[in-house]
Amino acid sequence: MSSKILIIGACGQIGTELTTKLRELYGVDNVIASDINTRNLDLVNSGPFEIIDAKNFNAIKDCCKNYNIDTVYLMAALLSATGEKYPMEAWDLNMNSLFHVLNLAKGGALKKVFWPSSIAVFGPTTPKENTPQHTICEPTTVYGITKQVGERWCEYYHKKYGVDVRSIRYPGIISHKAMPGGGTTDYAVEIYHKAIKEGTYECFLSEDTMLPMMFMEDAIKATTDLMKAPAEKINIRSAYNLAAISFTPKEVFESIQKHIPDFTITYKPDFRQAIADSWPSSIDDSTARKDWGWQHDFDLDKMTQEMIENLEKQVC
Ligand code: AKB
Repeated sequence: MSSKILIIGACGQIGTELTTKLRELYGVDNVIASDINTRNLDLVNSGPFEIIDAKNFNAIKDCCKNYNIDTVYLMAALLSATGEKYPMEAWDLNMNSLFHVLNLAKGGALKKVFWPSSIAVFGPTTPKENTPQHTICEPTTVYGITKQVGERWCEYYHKKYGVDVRSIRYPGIISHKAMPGGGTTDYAVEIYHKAIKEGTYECFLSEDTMLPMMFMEDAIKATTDLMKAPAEKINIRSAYNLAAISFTPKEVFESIQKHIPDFTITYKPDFRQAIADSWPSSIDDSTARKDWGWQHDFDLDKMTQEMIENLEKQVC
């Protein structure tokens, strides 16, 4: 019998493309998309869709029961920049949604759970370069705290109750479909949109801020590969380090300039600079590569080519 999947937070940046990929892999009717509202009409109209507030345990439970769901991808979250503005809301959403899903799985209602962690679990005391899988994690953002605590709970539910929960520490994700919202790495998406539409961009991080990043296609491949991997290959039940490329605003600007020579940039760091400065500049993901064969396909210039080609089509 094929798996029945629920995606919570399906209209977000990653959720949108994850839904499309999972529907390709498992069939449209086997993948139920849900979000708190219908902000992404293409997604809402492309297959089964339910309105679900991720903070509402009964709404998740009823949906799982009605559709015979066995696998949940919990993508709803408040990200780093928004989390600093609304700390209690970030704690409430990021933690309670996770408990709802873990508790459903603990009770036997679900076979498998995916929950995204982030490079935000790291902090200023973490080794900045080639950050190891197991290292000091003293996050200084609310978002980072929720992800770090969430990781501990995932491992706890796995060890104590046998819940098959899997997770990745996503870096900044760059994509041309749904926009990201409320993150510190969002500049790396905005810069492409502004380059195409306005020919100029004011960056909220300084030119030499190096952060770990990844093209969406790689992020989706990592997510589906991790979920497909046999359980005995998954040795990390907190969250896997995952890496692809690291670059600075200046480097992505220069990569775009190869296609749009007149493109200009200015730098005006705001409160997000302090968040970025607390995060690693590169990640050691050798454990993910060894355990379940992770490898990335996109480097900076290949990603820039894809971004520009696709965004130009959207503008025409
Ligand atoms: C953010 O910038 O908050 C996110 C993340 C790195 O988890 N993109």
